[in-house]
Amino acid sequence: MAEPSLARLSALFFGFLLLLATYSWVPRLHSGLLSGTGVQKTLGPDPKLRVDHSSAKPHHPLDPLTVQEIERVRTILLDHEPGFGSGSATIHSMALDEPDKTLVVKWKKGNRLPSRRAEVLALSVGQSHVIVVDLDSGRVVSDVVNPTSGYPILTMDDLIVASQVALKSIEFNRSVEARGVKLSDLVALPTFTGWFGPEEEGRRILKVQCFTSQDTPNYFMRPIEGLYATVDMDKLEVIKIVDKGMVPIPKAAGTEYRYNVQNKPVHMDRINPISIEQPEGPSFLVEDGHLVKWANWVFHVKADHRAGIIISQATVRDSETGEPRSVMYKGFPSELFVPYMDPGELWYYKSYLDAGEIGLGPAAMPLVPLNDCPRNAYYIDGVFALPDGKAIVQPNMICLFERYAGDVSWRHSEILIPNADVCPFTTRKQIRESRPKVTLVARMATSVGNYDYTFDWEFQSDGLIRVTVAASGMLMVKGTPYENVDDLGDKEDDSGPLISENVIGVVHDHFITFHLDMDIDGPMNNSFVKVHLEKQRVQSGKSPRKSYLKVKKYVAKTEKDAQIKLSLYDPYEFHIVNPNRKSRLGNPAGYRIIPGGNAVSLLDHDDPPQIRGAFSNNQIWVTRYNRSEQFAGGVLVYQSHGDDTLQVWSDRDRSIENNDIVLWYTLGFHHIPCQEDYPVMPTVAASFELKPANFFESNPVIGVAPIFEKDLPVCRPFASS
Ligand SMILES: *[C@@H]1O[C@H](CO)[C@@H](O)[C@H](O)[C@H]1NC(C)=O
Ligand SMILES: *[C@@H]1O[C@H](CO)[C@@H](O)[C@H](O)[C@H]1NC(C)=O
Ligand SMILES: *[C@@H]1O[C@H](CO)[C@@H](O)[C@H](O)[C@H]1NC(C)=O
Ligand SMILES: [Cu+2]
Repeated sequence: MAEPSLARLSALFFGFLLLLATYSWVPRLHSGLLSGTGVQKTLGPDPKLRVDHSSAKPHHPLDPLTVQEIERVRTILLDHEPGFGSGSATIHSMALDEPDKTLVVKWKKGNRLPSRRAEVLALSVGQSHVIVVDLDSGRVVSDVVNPTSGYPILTMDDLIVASQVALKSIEFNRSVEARGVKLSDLVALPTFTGWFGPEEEGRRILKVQCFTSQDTPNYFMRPIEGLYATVDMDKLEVIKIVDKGMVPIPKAAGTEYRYNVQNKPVHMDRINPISIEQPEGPSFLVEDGHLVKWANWVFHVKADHRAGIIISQATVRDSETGEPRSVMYKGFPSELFVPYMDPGELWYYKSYLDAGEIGLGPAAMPLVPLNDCPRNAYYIDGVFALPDGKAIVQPNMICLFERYAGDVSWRHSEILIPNADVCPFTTRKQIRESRPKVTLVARMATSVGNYDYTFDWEFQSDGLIRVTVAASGMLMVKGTPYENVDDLGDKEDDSGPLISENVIGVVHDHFITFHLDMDIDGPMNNSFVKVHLEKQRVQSGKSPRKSYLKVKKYVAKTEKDAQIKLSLYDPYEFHIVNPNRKSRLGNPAGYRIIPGGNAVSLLDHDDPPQIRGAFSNNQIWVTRYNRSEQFAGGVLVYQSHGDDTLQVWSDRDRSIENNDIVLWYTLGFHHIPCQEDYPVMPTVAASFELKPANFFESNPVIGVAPIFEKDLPVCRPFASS
C-alpha cells in the first residue's frame, strides 16, 4: 500500500516541477502576450482565426504589402505612367521595399511604422524599370531604367503568351502534327533562354518546348524532342523554329502519379496514419500574422514573390539573463542555379536561375495538410501583385509546426557514482538524464515548372538553426530512339542515363545560394573568423606521437579573404562573431556555419551560364552589408549578362572586419538521374546549420525539464525516494 502511493506522490511532485520549469523557460509566451487588445493573436493552428486580407493592415515594419497597399501602389503607378492601365506597361513583381535596418531595429511595438514603400520591377516598351513607390506620400520616389543588364522576373502571363505565340505559327503547328501529336494534347512549355551573346540581345526571348499530355498529366515524361520555337516577347512573334527531325515520343504508360488514377501494386505493408500528440496544444504563437514566438525564439516570417520565404530578425533569449539577443537580421534563398549538361542545339541554353527568372512565390501552391505538413501545423498566406497591379492571395503558402521525430536533445547516463538515482529494471543506482528534441519548423514548397523545392527553416531551443532544401518533382528529360542500354552500344548518349524506354535523364546540377544577414548581438559590427585545423609535425624525440592538429584563427579582413572553397583535406570552421561582445571567459559571441553534404559547380568560369550563376563559384562568401545587394544573381536576372552577381560585389573587396556583414552559403547537388527518379522523383534533401559558438555561457538547454508520464518507467532522485 505504501509503495504505490509514494509513486503517485512523486509523480505529482514531478508534474509540478515540470510545470514550474515550463513556465520559467517560456514565461512571456503564456502570460502577457495573449492579453493585448485589438491585435490578432493566434496560438497554433486555429483555422477559424484566418487573416481577412481585404482589410488586413501591416503591424510590423517588415510585414509584406497587404492587399490594400498593393491596390494603392497600383493607383499611384497609374498616375505615374498610364501604360500600367492599358497593358503597355506591366508589373513583374512588387514587394515591400524594406525600411533601413537601423529604423527596423529601433522600432518597438506601439511605435508608428516607418514609411511604407514598395519596390516594383516593371517593363515598359521593352525597358526594365525599378520603381520605388512611397505609400505614405502617394508618390513615385524613384524610377530607374535599365540599371543593369537583364529583364525583370517573368510573369505567369509571359508564359501563357509565349505559348500562344508559338501556336500562332503554321510551321510550328505542322511540325507538331507531323509527329502524330494532336494539337489538343500539346503542352507548349516556355523555357528560359539564358544569355549567350549578342545574337540574343536587345529583345526578350522565350524558347517554347513541346510535350504531349496524351493519356497522362505527367507531360514532362513525354517530350517531343528535336523541336522548339523561339518567341520574341516584345513583337509577339516566332523568330525561329528549330526542327531537328523526329525522335520517338516516350509512352504514357507508367507516367501517372495521381493516387486515384494509378493502378500499381505496392508490395508493401500499409503504414498506419501517424500524427503528433500535443495534449496541451502547440507551444508557439503567431502574433499579428507574421511574428512567431516559440520557446526562446522570436522571428518574423513572410512569403515573398521572389524568395518564397523570408525569415527576419531571428532573436534568441539568453539562457542566463533572459535578454533577447539578435542572431540573424534576414535569411532567405537568394537565387537558384540549375545548369543542364547537354551542349547540343536543343539543350545548351538550359541553365535556370529560378528565383530571379520566375520567382519561388507564385509557384508555391497551397500546402497539403497531413502530407506536406503535419496535423499540428499553422498556415500563413502569401499576397502578391499580378501584372496589372491587382493583388492575389496565395493561400496556405507557409506552414509552421513543432516537430518531434523521437530524437534526443542531450543525454548522459552514469553508474560510477555512489549516490545516484533509483531507476526501474535495475538494482544498481544510476543517473539517466535525457531530453527530447522538439523543434519549430517554418516551411514553404514551390513547384518551379517540373521541379519541386521544399524550404525548411528549423529552430532548436539550443540556439541552432537548420536550413534544409528538399527537391522532388519531375526530371527534365530528353527523348531518345533507344529503349535499352544494349541498343546504345558504344554510341552512348552523353547527356545522361536511360531511365525509361526512350527517356534520357539529362545530367544537371542544383545550386541554392542563401542570403544570411547575420547580426550576432546587435545590428552592426560582426567579423568573419576562419578557424583552421593545421597539422603539426612533432619534433622527433619530443613525444611518441609524430603529428597532431592545432587550431589557428584568422580574421578575414576583406571580402576576398572570405571567398571560401570547402575542402575535407584543409578543414576549417567558419564563425561569424561579434568582437565587441565577449563571454565571461573573453571569447567573442559567435555562430558557426556548418556545411552539410554539398557539391560544387565544375563549369568553366568563362561559360556563359557560369558567368550568370557566378554566385556558385564559392560555397561561402561574406560581403559588406549593402541594402541593394540581396539577390545573388542580381536584381534583373532574366537574360542578364552576369554583371550584377555576388561575384562582382565580392570582387570589390570591401573591408569586412568588425563591420555589418552578410554571409552567403551555397548548397548544391549534382544530379545523375536513375530509374527511381521516374515518373516522379523521391525527395532528395540537403541542409546546413547555423550553430552557436561561445554565444551562450554554457549549454542553454541544460535546465529544460524531462518529460514524465505515469505509464512509463523513469528514475527517481535518490534523495527523495
Ligand atoms: C495551331 O494550333 C492551335 C491549337 O489547336 C490553334 O489554336 C491555332 O489556331 C493553330 N495555329 C494556326 C496558325 O493554325
Ligand atoms: C551597393 O550596391 C550597389 C549594387 O551593387 C552598388 O552600385 C553600390 O556601389 C554599393 N555601395 C557600396 C557602398 O558598396
Ligand atoms: C562598427 O563599425 C563601424 C563602421 O565600420 C565603426 O565606425 C565603429 O567604430 C564600429 N564599432 C565598434 C564598437 O567597433
Ligand atoms: Cu535534379
